[in-house]
Order: sequence, then C-alpha cells, then structure tokens
Amino acid sequence: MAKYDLRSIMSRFDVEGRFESAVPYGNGHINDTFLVVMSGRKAKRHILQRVNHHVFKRPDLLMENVRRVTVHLREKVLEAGRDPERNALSLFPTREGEFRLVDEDGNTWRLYRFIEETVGYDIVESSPRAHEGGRAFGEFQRMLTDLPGPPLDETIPRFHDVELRVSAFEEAVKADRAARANDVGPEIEWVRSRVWEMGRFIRLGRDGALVVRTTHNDTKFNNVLLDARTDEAVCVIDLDTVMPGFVLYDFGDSVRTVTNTALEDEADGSKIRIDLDLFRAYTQGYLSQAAEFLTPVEVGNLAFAGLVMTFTIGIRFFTDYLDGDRYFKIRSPDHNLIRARAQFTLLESMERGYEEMERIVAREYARVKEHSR
Ligand code: ADP
Ligand code: GN1
Ligand code: MG
Repeated sequence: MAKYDLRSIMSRFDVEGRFESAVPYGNGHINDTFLVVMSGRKAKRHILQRVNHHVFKRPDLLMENVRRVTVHLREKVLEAGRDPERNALSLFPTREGEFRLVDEDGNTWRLYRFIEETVGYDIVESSPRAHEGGRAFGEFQRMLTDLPGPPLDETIPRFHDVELRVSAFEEAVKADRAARANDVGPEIEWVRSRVWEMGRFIRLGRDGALVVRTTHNDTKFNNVLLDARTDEAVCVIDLDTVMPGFVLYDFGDSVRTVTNTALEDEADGSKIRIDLDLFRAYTQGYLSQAAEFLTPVEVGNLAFAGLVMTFTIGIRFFTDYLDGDRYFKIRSPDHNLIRARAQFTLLESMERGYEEMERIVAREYARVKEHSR
C-alpha cells in the first residue's frame, strides 16, 4: 500500500503533531485502513481511511451520512453522561474545514480519532462479550430513532435485498466469468433450494409489515470495539452503511458472526456451528436496548434473521467467487469460496437450532417486558 503518500495526506488534515508513521490496520474487507502516529508533546494515534469508491459510488453522500450520524451520536452520548471521545466516533476536519479529503486521484480520505485500549473480535468466546455486543448495537439503533433531518442516503441501494442478491448470483452463474461454476454445482443447487424461504423479509417489507428505520447494516462483531480490560462495549464503528433499513438485518448479521464458533472463513467445516449460549447472551443484550421500540413482527422474526443474513452474506461471497473476486478483499484465490462454504455450513447449523432460537427470543423478550413494567 505504498502507493499513497500518507504523509502528504495527513498534512492536509487539521491535526496536531509531526507525521511519524502509517501502517495498514485491521481486517476490513472493503476500505483501506491505516494506523497513523503523529508525534508532538504526546504521541497520538489516528485511523486514516480511504473509502472504496468502487463499492461506494457516492463518497460525498456517504461522508455526509457519516457526519450527521457522528454528530448525533456524540450528542446522545453526552446526554447520557458518557465520554464523547470514546463512546462515539469523531472525525477530524481538513484544513479547509471539510470532513472529506479528496486527493489528486479522486480518492476520498477521512480521519478518525483512534479509540485506545479497545479490541474488535472476529470470534466471540464468552457470553459477557456477546451480551455487550448486543447491547451496543441495540443502543446504536435506539440512539438513531430520533436522528433529525431527512432519511440518510442509501449508500449502497438495496444492500440486503435477497432478491437482488439472488439475481446477481444467477447472473454470475450464467456469465461464469472466472470459469469456476462447473466445480461448484452442489453449492449452486444448495443456494437455489433456499431462495424462496430466505426472501421472507423482502416480502414482509413489500407488504408494509416491517418498519424502515435508521440501521447500521454491517453489524459483524468486529465492528463494535470492546474495552480491552473490562470487555465493556465502547463504540460501534464502520458507519459507511448506516442508512434506512430493517432492524432484522442488523440483528441477523450480528448473529451470523457472534454465535459462530469459528471464523467467517474457517475452511474446516467441522469447527463451524452456532453456539446457542452466545445467541442467548447477544439477544439479551440487544433486547435490553431495543425491546422498547420493536414491533411484534420484528420481535417475531429475530430468530429467523440470523438465517437470512447468513444466507445473504454467503451468496455474496459465492457470487464474488464466481465473478472472479472483484468486490471483497481476498488473501487466496479460493478465499471467497471458503467464506461462502463456511456461511452455508453455519446456516445448516442454524436451521437445526432454529426452534430453540425462537424459544430463546420469546423467553428473553418476555423477561425484558416483565422487568420494564
Ligand atoms: P472496514 O469497512 O474496511 O471494515 P472499519 O471502519 O471497520 O473498516 O475499520 C477497520 C478496522 O480498524 C476495524 O475493524 C478496527 O479494528 C479498526 N478501527 C476502525 N476505526 C477505529 C477507531 N476509531 N479506533 C480504533 N480502531 C479503529
Ligand atoms: C464487508 O467492511 P467490512 O469488512 O466490515 C461488507 C459487509 C459484509 C462483510 C463480511 C460495504 O464488511 O456487508 O457482511 O464484509 N461491507 C460492504 O465480512 O459490503
Ligand atoms: Mg469493519
């Protein structure tokens, strides 16, 4: 990633100190993230990101979303008597007073305050961590229920629309751009056999049965930072896809990553299954914040959301594999296929655990409601 002059980019932001170093950072699949150290009276760390403009076609509107959301969350955090520099993301302005820096090549850059002494986990190994994740994403949705102004821009239109994802998948099978489809016939049939069932939320949405709210839309567990010492949730990050959506997508995408006993790209299927204790803990944490605003239809579909999102992300990895890996960053030629298979294995485990997941949601919801009376 030496192709960017990060020193010169940093010099255009309004931050104190002398440029010391910049290294690639984190496990994100989309943007380029760098950890930048500035020295001065005290060394300060920052998160510098280049927005992927192949994925996000309108970085200008995206950054306006992020600005509105960070400003609003900062106020909410202050109102709650918490620390706005730790419990909310803060953007640094450029020397021109903008939050978006556009370089000579048209790349969009932004700079966040680095939140120290936190960890983002790719695997969740303890119920208290799962609970904290649920609390954080539930609170995030709750704090955005009164975001002022018009709805946010849809940074990626129809982002979690399974029908759109399925048609993209079928097109990829047909085009077979990377000549890979012949070797994955069983997986293709596996997807096709579930298409109708997985379209439930799209149909409910069309019927007007699901409320469109401001949601995060990328709630994998490593997008919430936990305190490195106490495991308390500190801050929800990765705000690029905060936009109008269904709460079920957020809940489901978290369940996909929180309850999985293995990594998202585990190649050994025998290690992958849903851990129902983690599911219970996540659900408890989430409902502690969200039960007050959820509708009965939303509550009644929480358990199924895990299945829908695991399917949706699974077919996105699979489509990208068939397309020749043009969307997600990969570390090996079959990385997207490994990811897709891992999601399919996880979904099968969820299908087996589904009735128990339904019972857990019903029980935890009843419990929260009982307490709040
Ligand atoms: P991507 O969209 O590519 O996933 P993220 O915004 O999630 O990018 O950032 C990538 C990683 O950088 C995160 O997983 C997290 O570890 C780290 N990170 C991002 N923002 C911050 C921050 N403000 N403070 C500390 N770490 C951060
Ligand atoms: C991408 O940016 P990151 O790595 O947090 C993707 C999500 C997927 C996720 C799968 C904008 O998220 O939708 O669920 O990978 N983000 C975008 O790990 O497509
Ligand atoms: Mg991320």
